[in-house]
Amino acid sequence: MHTPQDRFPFHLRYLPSADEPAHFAGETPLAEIRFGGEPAPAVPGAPPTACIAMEQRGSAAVIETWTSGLPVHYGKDNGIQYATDGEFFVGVVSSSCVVESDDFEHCVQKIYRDIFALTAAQGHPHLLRMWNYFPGINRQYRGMENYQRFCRARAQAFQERYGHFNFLLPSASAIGSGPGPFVLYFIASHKAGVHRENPRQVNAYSYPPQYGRRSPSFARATLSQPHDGEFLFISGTASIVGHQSLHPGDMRAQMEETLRNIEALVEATVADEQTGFRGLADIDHLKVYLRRAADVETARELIQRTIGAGAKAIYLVGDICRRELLVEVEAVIGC
Ligand code: 3EB
Repeated sequence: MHTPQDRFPFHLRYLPSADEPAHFAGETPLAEIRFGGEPAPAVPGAPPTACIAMEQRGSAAVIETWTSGLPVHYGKDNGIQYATDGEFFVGVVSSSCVVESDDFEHCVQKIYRDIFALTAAQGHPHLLRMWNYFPGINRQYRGMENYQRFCRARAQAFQERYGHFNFLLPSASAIGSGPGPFVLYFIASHKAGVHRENPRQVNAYSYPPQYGRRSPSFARATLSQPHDGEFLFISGTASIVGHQSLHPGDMRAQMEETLRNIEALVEATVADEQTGFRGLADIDHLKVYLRRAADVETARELIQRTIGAGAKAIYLVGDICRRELLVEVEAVIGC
């Protein structure tokens, strides 16, 4: 039998941000992601960091901290701050590219191409999980919504990399922040993950064109199984069944539909793969994105009832990429 200490030492910690981060004994940070507040000054030899312009609600502010129990090496290349413990490779990009400018799509493509080149050169070519945050996601620029411009640029970059092999796409989130930089962070590895889809949902990369000229390039979840460990990265998940948004204007119903989607995704993964986790109750960490700050108590109540009080959750005020959606939930099992 494994005790938790025997498991692969890769952790996600939600650490209080009031003081100096209270680092865990025996663990080294791979990345520190702050939400709201002031960006931390760049310090040489410090872990990759970014600050996302998004308010935290419902608890004292925390720093999303990815850590390793193994020796960690830090570096920087082409604006990508990175850290690796040999098993996982974590990168953070905080870019000044302006969403509402003609350069935005080129900027997104360049960031993705640079990530592909760096992760390949470093021996961690397999992308497992990506997070994208940028301001004005639902606004229009020259007749096209910024989220659709982002999707077009990302799809172009992934197509250059993988051709039409969409099953290679990693899990992801893409959320609208307040005014601030374009922030992208990611986890890659030398070992490929297993990308999973949701039986209740059309694969995002196969959405029909009514949602945008190029479909969103992501998998619903990615299972990573390093030696003596297993991690399930669950993408941003919303009240979408098939390819349609359900329950416009009804926060409670959207949250229930979202949790049913996550449940179906985890259950399909458990049925098809060799996993130690069994279901929703095994979720360790969540991030809940709320279009309206006032919905935090509804979200918290349904998460506690469905997943249990043990799961740690961050509630963030941000814009979901479809205007009619009020909530999106991402999760991690195993960290
Ligand atoms: C959806 O299911 C909701 O564009 O990377 C969720 C997760 C969503 C990731 C992305 C979008 C993305 O289509 C939106």
